[in-house]
Amino acid sequence: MATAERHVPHLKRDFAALRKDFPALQQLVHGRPLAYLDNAASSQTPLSVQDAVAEQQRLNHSNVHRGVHQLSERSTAAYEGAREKVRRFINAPSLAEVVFTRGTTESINLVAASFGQRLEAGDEVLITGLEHHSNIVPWQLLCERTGARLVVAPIRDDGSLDVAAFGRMLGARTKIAAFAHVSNALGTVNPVASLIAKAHAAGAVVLVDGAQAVPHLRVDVQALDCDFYAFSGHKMFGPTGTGVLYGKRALLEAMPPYQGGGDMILTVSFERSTYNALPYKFEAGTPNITGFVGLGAAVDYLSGLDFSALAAHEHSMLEEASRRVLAEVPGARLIGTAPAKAGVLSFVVDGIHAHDLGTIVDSEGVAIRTGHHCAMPVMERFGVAATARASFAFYNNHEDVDRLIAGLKKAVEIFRG
Ligand code: 7TS
Repeated sequence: MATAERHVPHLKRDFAALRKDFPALQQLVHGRPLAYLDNAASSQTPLSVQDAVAEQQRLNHSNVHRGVHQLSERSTAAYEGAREKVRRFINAPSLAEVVFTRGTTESINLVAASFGQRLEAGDEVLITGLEHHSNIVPWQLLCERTGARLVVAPIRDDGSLDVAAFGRMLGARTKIAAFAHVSNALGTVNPVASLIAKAHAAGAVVLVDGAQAVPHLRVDVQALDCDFYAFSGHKMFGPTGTGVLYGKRALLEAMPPYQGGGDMILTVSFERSTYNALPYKFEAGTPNITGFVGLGAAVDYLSGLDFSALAAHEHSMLEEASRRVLAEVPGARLIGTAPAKAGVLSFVVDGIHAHDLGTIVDSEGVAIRTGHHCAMPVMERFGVAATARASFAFYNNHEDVDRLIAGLKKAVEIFRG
């Protein structure tokens, strides 16, 4: 569960000072200081992550779980050390329940491909109208394979989930309920604890897509009681190509392997193979060792932050940006105004394509994302082809908001004269 923490003195809350830890934020882009507001797509990495990655490459590189030699032992210790850091970060009960993947996308595909094998024609997978494509398409593929049916709980005009409809759509046929903790296209924070409880009451297994939650909220998988929780390293200040699937041990134990290959086996003969213990059963082949060493450093960094201060800081930027886009940018309309939001401001401006807005603010050194944000059904729900999206991290500041607003005003001037 995302918990509001009390102020703990040793946790860092001076976000202006922390900005200096991020080399990418110190540069000029098109001759202007960079205002990086595309954190929902991918966040920047602090120097400590870059150093951990460099040191692993420079001195320690070797394969894991294999050699008895020094470098392999060092790599294994760093890789498995990262797993323990992640376990603590999400409060998973055991290391066996922390599977390393390529990212949220692979984590969800793993569950759909492996757990999904127990689905049959007539079963249902319940998702919501605010999902990223990676929490839609793997379930569609599963439904095509099995004859199960994909059921979609609708969202309201403000971009919040229709929780009552979600409840009504759960039933004896629902085998899996899968939904985002935080929407990437709208910023909506779902009431995940209550959705999980409802889905469990109906007998469904629950996967939470936490890709957009972990950089903003403290996540405790035991308090949430989710069955699976998926997230990506590169959205939480770590390297690309790293991701996590938390799964409850009993479920993971009962699931068949996802991919076959080295490291995931105990014994192999041409007649049959037996599989390794958790979590290795789901980690076939040489993993992204360097990436996970970096992810461990990212978790160290995040674990040192005061998340209640972080949430307040991000909320104040989001609130200011939302208010000023409406007040100062003629023809602007917000897409996604749910009461509970984290990190994301999506909007359209009458008569100006989102891509043009993105290009003009980029020329001012302001990085935002434009397009459908891999959430085409969300765009369809709101009757737009694309939105412009500014997404915040703790290292952003109110000057970034000023720069965004100034860039948008310039775009309006250019287009409207
Ligand atoms: N789920 C959510 C909620 C996401 O926001 C994303 C990526 C994914 C899953 C997939 O994560 P991946 O790391 O496996 O690619 N979202 C975005 C975005 O909003 N802009 O670029 C990527």
